[in-house]
Amino acid sequence: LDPALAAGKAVYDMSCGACHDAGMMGAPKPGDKAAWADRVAQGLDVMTQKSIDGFTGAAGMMPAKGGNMDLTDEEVGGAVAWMASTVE
Ligand code: HEB
Repeated sequence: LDPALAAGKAVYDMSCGACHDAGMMGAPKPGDKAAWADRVAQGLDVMTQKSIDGFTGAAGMMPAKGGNMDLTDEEVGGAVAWMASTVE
């Protein structure tokens, strides 16, 4: 795994997996191509900004930075990049 993606996965495991691993409350699971297709189509920058700010979509509520406000924007971006890499 590319080192940047590995760092993103570490952030994911710590702060995102609690919801996204199990698809809790509509959270798209890593590797679920159907759940990610329209999301990835927005582009990484849009997905990252929405993950930093938080948003409510058709599936449910994504909290700002997954509720971990200690994460930097770059760390959130790395986690999003790893998630997107699972459906490439
Ligand atoms: Fe989340 C969604 C990321 C955490 C829940 N997310 C999402 C997305 C992304 C993410 C990228 C997609 C977006 C779009 O579509 O644009 N997350 C993430 C990250 C993290 C997280 C990176 C760590 C920081 N989440 C989380 C948590 C939770 C969640 C913790 C729970 C609480 N999400 C979610 C949901 C969703 C999401 C529910 C879906 C929403 C809608 O509706 O769409």
